[in-house]
Amino acid sequence: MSHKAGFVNIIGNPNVGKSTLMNAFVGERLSIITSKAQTTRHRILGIVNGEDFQVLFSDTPGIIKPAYELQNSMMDFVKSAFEDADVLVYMVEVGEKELKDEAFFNKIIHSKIPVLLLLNKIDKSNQEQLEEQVNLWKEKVPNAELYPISALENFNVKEVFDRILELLPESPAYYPKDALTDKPERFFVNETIREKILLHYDKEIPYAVEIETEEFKEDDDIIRIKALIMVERETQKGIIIGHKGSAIKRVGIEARQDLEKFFGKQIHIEMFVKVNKDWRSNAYQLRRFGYNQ
Ligand code: GDP
Ligand code: K
Ligand code: MG
Repeated sequence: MSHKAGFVNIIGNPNVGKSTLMNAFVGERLSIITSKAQTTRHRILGIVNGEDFQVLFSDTPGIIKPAYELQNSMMDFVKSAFEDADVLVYMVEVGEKELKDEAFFNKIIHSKIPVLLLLNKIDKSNQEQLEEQVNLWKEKVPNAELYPISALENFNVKEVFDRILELLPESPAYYPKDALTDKPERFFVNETIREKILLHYDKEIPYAVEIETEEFKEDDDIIRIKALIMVERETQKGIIIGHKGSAIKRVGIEARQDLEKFFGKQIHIEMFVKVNKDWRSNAYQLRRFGYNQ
């Protein structure tokens, strides 16, 4: 029996719906989703297995102009996604006009590998607007096959998936057939906590935060987690904790609920807040947190 496998890498501007799409393909909440830019900091692999195929989706950070070392690493993840792709998925959203990075855009329009251009969030547009957008993007990226979709409402996602299967090369599987991702369990704990921080804290706080799960002890029916919330300054520590600990308590409760669903077990979670001065600009700290490649 012939077998297909390959890398399908999803790239685009911040907030267009890349993580929502990957989760829709995989059927699991692997990537965290919020309405804030820079929610996704890593390249996250989501694997879809079938009897005669294995699709390796990569969700990547939105393309931005790096302002500090962490963002440089984030853009390195995007660069790597251009290098090993068998199919490129370039996602834009309705109403979006310009790509923010010319170099990346040139790579897309001169790509030698197949490009699927997904015009996302069509649930937010009317027919006239949609037609205008389709024409605009066909002109901008003539080498791409264009699909209007709604990742959120799962509209046209199946059609895109079927097309991807057609485009994939013949290849044996890269990962075991029961694998869902390449990331360890602790990664998903870190990300779930970070999602709650993105949701509940304003301005600079979420961007100054990194999570490190120090302990992940799995028993038959319970997982015990100890997680460290790192901030850059003492004032941020106070904000994270909140009045009498109320703010951090809410993060803990919501993270626990999500993690119980994700792992299918009872979760016990303890969190600590620590100042790690200017970790975002510190190459050594970034390596420690998995941002080098
Ligand atoms: P990313 O930054 O490209 O990974 O985008 P996310 O997947 O994090 O989504 C950013 C925001 O857009 C979130 O609030 C999503 O719920 C929302 N979103 C994603 N896809 C759609 C869609 O098809 N329609 C609508 N209306 N919203 C969407
Ligand atoms: K986002
Ligand atoms: Mg994302």
